[in-house]
Amino acid sequence: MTIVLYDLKGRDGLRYSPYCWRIRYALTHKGLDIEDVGVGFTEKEKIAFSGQQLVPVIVDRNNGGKVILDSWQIANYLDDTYPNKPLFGSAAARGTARFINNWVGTTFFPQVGPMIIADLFQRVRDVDQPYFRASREKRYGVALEKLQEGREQRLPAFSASLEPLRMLVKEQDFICGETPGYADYILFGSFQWPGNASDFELLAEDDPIYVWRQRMAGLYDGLAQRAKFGPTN
Ligand SMILES: N[C@@H](CCC(=O)N[C@@H](CS)C(=O)NCC(=O)O)C(=O)O
Repeated sequence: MTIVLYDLKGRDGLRYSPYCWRIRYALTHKGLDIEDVGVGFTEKEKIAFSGQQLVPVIVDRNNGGKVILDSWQIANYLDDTYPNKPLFGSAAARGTARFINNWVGTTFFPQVGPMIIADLFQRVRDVDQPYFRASREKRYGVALEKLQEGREQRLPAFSASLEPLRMLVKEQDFICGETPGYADYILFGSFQWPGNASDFELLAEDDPIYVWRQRMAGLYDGLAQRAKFGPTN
């Protein structure tokens, strides 16, 4: 019995959705089997059953085909339904993870998106590119290539905004302590977005966050590197 993961797919089945990576890690952490369904930007019919247009969506075949959407809701569902190997461990940890979820949404994504968006466009399937460009240029109000211009100059401010995280992973191996938990997957999944969508490096190699990212990339037999699912998925 498996859990079906509807995940955003790019060119050649490349996976770069930060929200879907969080859930891929959460499922793997729990030891649950994953059945992958890649969804291109213009393949909304594949997730029409969920009543909305965004991924991740999961279908839990172990639980009567229950459909759950939104990465935060999915992580909570998984921890409540499969209590072994907790993703949170306590109500306090869940609250802290929620804070990190919000912090990534309000601080990390608005800085990272404009630094990689034109690179990402190149890794969107040809058939999806017109939709991607139109929807993102409407959102940002400027051409994708313009958004990326001068990105090197934005790195110091980005680096400074990560200081609380840097201080933490200097002191301990994982955000959640000695072993990784959902807060690590939120942030690492988010780094998988620029990591797979672009070759632009956001961190210096001697940055403790870079070292933590490497540590995360080594988990689960290098799950992070298994990002290319091929053109059919
Ligand atoms: N709050 C949602 C956000 C989901 C989301 O924005 N998903 C993006 C992929 S990273 C998506 O499906 N985009 C499709 C589109 O823009 O058409 C979550 O946490 O799951």
